[in-house]
Amino acid sequence: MIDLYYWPTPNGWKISIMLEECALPYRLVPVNIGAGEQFKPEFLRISPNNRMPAIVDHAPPGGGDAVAVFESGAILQYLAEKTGQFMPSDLRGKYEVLQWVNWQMGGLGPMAGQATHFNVYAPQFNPVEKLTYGQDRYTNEVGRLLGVLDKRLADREFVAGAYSIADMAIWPWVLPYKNFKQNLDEFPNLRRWFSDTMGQRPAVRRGKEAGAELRRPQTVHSEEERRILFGQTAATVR
Ligand SMILES: N[C@@H](CCC(=O)N[C@@H](CS)C(=O)NCC(=O)O)C(=O)O
Repeated sequence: MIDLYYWPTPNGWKISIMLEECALPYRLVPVNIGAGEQFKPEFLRISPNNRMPAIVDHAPPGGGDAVAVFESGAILQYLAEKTGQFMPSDLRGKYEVLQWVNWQMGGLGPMAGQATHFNVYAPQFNPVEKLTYGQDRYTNEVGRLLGVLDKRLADREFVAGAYSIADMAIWPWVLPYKNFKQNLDEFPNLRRWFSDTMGQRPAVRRGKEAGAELRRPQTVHSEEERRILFGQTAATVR
């Protein structure tokens, strides 16, 4: 059994989708990030960066003690290696997949996260003139990244060879495209992959629905949630 420490957000969906695709039994352990549950000592022992998702695999390959993994890219790779699915084992195929997983982890995810912050959350508590540089900077960068993806998908069905953890890492971060002010009609190859190739997969749909009941549809945070999510400094983690 795998415990998935989880909240229904793009980084969480990557893992629920992978677990659904692999048909691995898992138990959702909610980590309500708006309520500060990511700072509970028992969670920090598994995920010292106070971020979800994280997993604990109670039946790791080769046996022995349970294995805990944080960072969604590392979790996807762990599950791919555990199951022998969705990542080739040959050198070239494996690194074709891993470079796109890392493209998502270091590029699309952080940039889309900041674009969402500046376009959706920050305007609720900052004067608009303080925001335009950040809005333009991150919105343009997400646009550039989606352009790269669109070009990549011009002559292939999936991002890296066969269906893989690269597709599962990227799809949840295209899903909130309206938050980062993008129009998918400008990216026809990406739209095809997003809506048809990926969007119609039953396991992708199930993964996206995992724990949906935990979270109210929300773009406005309370003052307390804002303090917890947007007020973190070095002092928070000392
Ligand atoms: N690079 C991390 C990012 C994870 C992340 O940012 N998770 C957010 C939710 S999507 C979180 O746990 N936020 C809690 C917080 O900001 O304290 C990963 O891919 O796992």
